[in-house]
Amino acid sequence: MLIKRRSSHHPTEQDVTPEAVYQDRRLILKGLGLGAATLAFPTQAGVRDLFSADKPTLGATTRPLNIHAATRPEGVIITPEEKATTHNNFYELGTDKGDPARNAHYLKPEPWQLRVEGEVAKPFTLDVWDLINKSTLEERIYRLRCVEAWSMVLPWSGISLAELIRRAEPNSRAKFVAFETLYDPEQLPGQASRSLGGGIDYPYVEGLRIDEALNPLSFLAMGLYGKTLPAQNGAPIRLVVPWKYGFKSIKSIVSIRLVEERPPTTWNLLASNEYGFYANVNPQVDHPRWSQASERFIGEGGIFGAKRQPTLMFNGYADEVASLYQGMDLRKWY
Ligand SMILES: Nc1nc2c(c(=O)[nH]1)N[C@H]1C(S)=C(S)[C@@H](COP(=O)(O)O)O[C@H]1N2
Ligand SMILES: [Mo]
Repeated sequence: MLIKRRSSHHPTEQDVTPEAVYQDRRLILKGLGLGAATLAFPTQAGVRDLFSADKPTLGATTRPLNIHAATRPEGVIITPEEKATTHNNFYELGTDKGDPARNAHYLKPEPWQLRVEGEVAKPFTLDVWDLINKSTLEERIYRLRCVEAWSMVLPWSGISLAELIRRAEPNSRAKFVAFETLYDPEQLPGQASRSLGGGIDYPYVEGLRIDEALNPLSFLAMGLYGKTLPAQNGAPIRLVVPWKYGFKSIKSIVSIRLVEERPPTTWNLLASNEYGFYANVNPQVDHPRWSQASERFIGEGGIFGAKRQPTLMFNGYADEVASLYQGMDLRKWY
């Protein structure tokens, strides 16, 4: 099996997460009638061609950005770049942690247009590279907490989501924001079939309440480690919502739509009892099949030695965002 190849450079979920946890998201797929053989990926000839065992293209397509660098916070370990770019969840490029880096070359992020539309006075189409080339992007160092109970600390560069939304002048019916990833099975081969892409109906979609989207922490990243985004991290533009589980931070976005009703979201569609719309990081509300009280931090120490640390309420951003959820039962609205 070509794409199941493993090496120390391509840590897999087993390396950072207890077996019970990494198996979990895949178990959902079994519930959908996708058997283990299908999950193992390349069983059909055509499929094997799509995800051939090409070499990783790490760094090959990234270039330095103009940024206002963030001050490195004292005592905080930033996840090494090599780990952040080889341990990824981007099911459109394969469901193993090392697949997105290996398959990164399929995605052609340049040129790229992003629409901002829906319940707005001034819809527009953004030429993402024009923005990247003409701006000095802001750098922010954020924690990332995956629902699978591993975490990283990453230096993103980009702009606040609110800045882009406000430019479109949302009207009074704009209550939610819906995001969509590119749909193009040639560039994102996991979209070519349900089994190849982990049982997800593509395009990948996400959403936020308008007040969440306008919170100053909500960020549109166009860079990582001071360079343009590698494909595996969601080139050329992706959402970063640091107080929510990683799956809310949708990659390679082509549309941001202001809408009146709560939009459907990918993991919630797949298993609504396990993945809610809100998906706020909460150590007190466990996933039905594993604890969310702690996480393995992927830092300098090597994936195998990843250190377990307590998970913080709202991933440590409670001061900034707890007020958004005042009066809400966070067990119900998980
Ligand atoms: N389109 C798309 N966006 C996605 C995903 C995905 O599979 N497809 N995975 C999500 C999950 S589960 C996580 S944890 C983060 C991982 O981001 P990173 O690989 O840059 O660390 O991306 C999120 N965004
Ligand atoms: Mo995740």
